[in-house]
Amino acid sequence: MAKDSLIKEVVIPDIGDFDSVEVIEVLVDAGDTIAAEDSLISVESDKATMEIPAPEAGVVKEVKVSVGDQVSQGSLILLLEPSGDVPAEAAPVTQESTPAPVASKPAAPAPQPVAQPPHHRPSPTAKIDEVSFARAYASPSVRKFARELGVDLGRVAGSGRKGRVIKDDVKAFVKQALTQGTGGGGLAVAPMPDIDFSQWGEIESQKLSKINKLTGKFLHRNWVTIPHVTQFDQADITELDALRKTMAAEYKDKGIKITMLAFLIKAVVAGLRELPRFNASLDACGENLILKHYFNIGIAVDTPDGLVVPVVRDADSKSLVDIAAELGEISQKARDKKLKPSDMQGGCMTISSLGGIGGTQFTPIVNAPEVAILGVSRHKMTPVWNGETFEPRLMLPLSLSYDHRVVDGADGARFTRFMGRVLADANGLVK
Ligand code: CAO
Repeated sequence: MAKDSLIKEVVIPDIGDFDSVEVIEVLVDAGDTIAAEDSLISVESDKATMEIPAPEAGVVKEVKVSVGDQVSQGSLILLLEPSGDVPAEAAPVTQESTPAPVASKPAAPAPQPVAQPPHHRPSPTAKIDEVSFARAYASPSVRKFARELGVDLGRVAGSGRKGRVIKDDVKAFVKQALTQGTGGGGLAVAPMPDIDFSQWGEIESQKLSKINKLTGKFLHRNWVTIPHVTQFDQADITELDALRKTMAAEYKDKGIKITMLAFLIKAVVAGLRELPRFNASLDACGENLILKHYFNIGIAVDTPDGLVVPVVRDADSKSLVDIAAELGEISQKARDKKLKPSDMQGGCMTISSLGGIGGTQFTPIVNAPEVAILGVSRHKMTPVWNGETFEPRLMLPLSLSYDHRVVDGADGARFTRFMGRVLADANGLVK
């Protein structure tokens, strides 16, 4: 028989009540050798996440679905060349792709929902908090993987959709733990003592919001793993502010608020073009720098539930007015809790503006995997020496934090100096 005739189509089995579910993770690639019951893809409905297991062992010839696809019972997942190693209980949710009929169709292995009750059996490492492990948002295969490595899933920050913990997060966690634990160079941080504060006075306990907890995890990771440097500078925005006010009056009736932030976004795009190492990310193994040729700028937005960072996409191809209009929409969406995960992904560099509130300078934390973040404080009319006399100039404080593994100090200073030049020539930022 020709080899092709052995290729089988693996399709979505009966997944219960769900008509159409979204593929949120593809766990295999063409060429992978898989065992029966290995997870192939994760799908998610609004109620549950499930993994679709392999009906039999073999080699994946071609994957037919991508993340974001909607699938239902019978949808083609992949083409499999079976190794012939079919366990008795395994289910051929495969169909012969060539005319040969399917011999038999035992019941499909049931997809496993992710939400599992807490296991209170002794943990393999004695360090796993079973309750937080059970609560962690992760698929069964990631749970199994974490168990095998003795990783407490509750402590792993998820980088998947909706903060889901994926296999790479577990690997990164282990890598970090190993780095910290070797050669005596680890952080060896003493655990925070569990203190009863009520012994000193009246207290109340407030639950942290979901955003608080998630942001806290990421900020902590970024703070301890990224060697930060913050470069302080000032930009003369006297002319920019005059132009902004003129434009603000012009666009007021159109319902568009021309803010300083819109100018800053355009200036950051110019900075990323001038110094491309700022528009980069280190890859997970730390061996390569991924340089990006797109310009998506994140904006830190303060909401009652905590900090979120929506992204203005392709800011290089939008006018200042378009960006100002979009900023109005996204900050409103953020405060109305209507941002989708995709609205907050794919950023190249973030701007955190506290100018509307006050302060002179601060040290923002890099929003990894980005390598720099621009903090902006309140502008101030300042006497500036022009060589002959003091002139009143409106000065904007800039605080640029960057990942020193990627950006050198000289480039840090070049970036803020460049920002100073482009912000001083605001007309160039309007188009
Ligand atoms: N200096 C002085 N005044 C400033 C200013 C600056 N740098 N930036 C803005 N302002 C003024 C504006 O002129 C405006 O005044 P009026 O109401 O009189 O017009 C006011 O502050 C509000 O500014 P805005 O509407 O332009 O809003 P914004 O662009 O400053 O900020 C947003 C928008 C979403 C960034 C902000 O609301 C926010 O959430 N900031 C907090 C971000 C944060 O928490 N960062 C910390 C992250 S930790 O790294």
